[in-house]
Parts: sequence; C-alpha cells; structure tokens
Amino acid sequence: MTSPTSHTLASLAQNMGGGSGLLTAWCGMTDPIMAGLLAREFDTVTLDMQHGCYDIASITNSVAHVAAAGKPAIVRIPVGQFAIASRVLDLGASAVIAPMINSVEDAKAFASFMKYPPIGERSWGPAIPLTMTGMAMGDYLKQANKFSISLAMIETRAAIDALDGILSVDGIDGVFVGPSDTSIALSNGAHVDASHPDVTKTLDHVVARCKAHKKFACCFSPTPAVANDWIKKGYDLLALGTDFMQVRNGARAMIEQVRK
Ligand code: 3PY
Ligand code: MG
Repeated sequence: MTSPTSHTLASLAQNMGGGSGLLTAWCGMTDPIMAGLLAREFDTVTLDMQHGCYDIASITNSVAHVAAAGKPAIVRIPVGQFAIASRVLDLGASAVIAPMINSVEDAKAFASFMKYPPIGERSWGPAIPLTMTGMAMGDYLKQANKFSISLAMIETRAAIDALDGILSVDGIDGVFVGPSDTSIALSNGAHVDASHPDVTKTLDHVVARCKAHKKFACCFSPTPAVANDWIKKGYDLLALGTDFMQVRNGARAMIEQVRK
C-alpha cells in the first residue's frame, strides 16, 4: 500500500509550515495544459473558481495535469459555496481557499465541509483521491483531515476583527489574505492597492496571529518584490501573480525586445 507520506496529495501539508515560503501559480484560464505547465515551475497550482473561469469539469482536468507534474493542486471556491469544497477534495485537491470568511460562523461552516467527523461533516466519496494515492478507504478516512488543508480568506474589516476567532476554529488550518479586497475594504472603496501601507500592516498582524495560533499564513502577492518581503516575514504560501498577468507580461516583454 502507498504510504501517505509518499503521495502528491499529502505533499502540500508536509512541505508547508514554519515560514516555508512556497510559491503557488494562480490560474483563471481553464486550459489544463497551462495548469500542468505552471505546475512544473511552481511548488503548487491554485485553480480559481471565484474570479477565474473554472467549473467542475475543468477543475477535474486541471487537477489531473497538475498531479501528472507531481505537484499538489489548490482550489479557490466561489463565495459561500462550501459544498464545492468537499467536491474539489473529492476531485483530488490538496487544499481549498474559501473567500470572504468574515466570522467564526463562516469559518465553522467552511470547516464542516472540509473535514470528516469528528471535526466536520464531509460526506464520503473520495474515488479520485483513493485512485491517486492507492490508499485503503480506512486509511484515507483516518488521514485526510490532516492533509486536506482549509484556508479561510481574510479580506474585509469584519474578517480582520474576527481573526483570532477564525484561527481558533477546529478544522481551519490557516488563513489567506486577499490584499486587493483588503485595500478596498480598508479605504471604504476609495482605491484598490494591494501594496498600500494599511494592507502591509494587516499582513504583519495576520502573520503574527497565525504564528501565535500555530496555523498557516498565506497571501496573494501581486509582485515578486513584495513576495520576497512576505517570505522573510514568515508567510508559508504565496500566490505570485496570475496566469493572465504571466501571459500578458511575457508577450509584452518579447514584443518590446523586437520593437525597441
Ligand atoms: C484579493 O486580493 O482580494 C484576492 O482575493 C486575491 O486574488
Ligand atoms: Mg479577494
């Protein structure tokens, strides 16, 4: 039988923590070849169902291409659609990011779909994870709660106020800061500026509280320079740009070399 320590599905939980500074690609385009390509560059790939174009079929295909590259996949679900969290775990995701978690109640609802009893109420049906790992059903039931990572997004004033409560919820493994929405919330809609000093203060506060609770600190980083700072400050996982940005920036850089 395959040991849980040797399979891709559990590799994210094993490699994350202690300010590991893992880098995740962030895909909104649904082409599985793009996800597989980026999986070969990054530590992991996040597939975005909130603002990206994914549905369940394209998540299934992209998770398979990421797994074929030997890397774990993360899925961001749409706001409040926690049932999709269980579904994407059943499709082979190693972690789920839930946007706009604004209260302890939101966090508990999210955790209940991520974890099997006694922590939550995830329903049984992991055909794809069993196939991917070769695990026996009983082993998967015992171990999946540990390696299926639930990340609650902190990106509103209410979420910042409820941070300690959210981090205290059994079944929430960490938080993921959305700096763009945070900047909009903190400025009452005046601007979107992921690098604003008020967002930086929030990011400092969040990593300190995560360390106090021994939970994962993760964030979205719009630029490599900022990502480097956040790795030094102890973040465990950073999203670095998006597939849209990478394709556009790559195209522009090549065209500029020709036309300069
Ligand atoms: C945000 O910055 O608000 C995000 O959700 C990251 O994509
Ligand atoms: Mg957001």
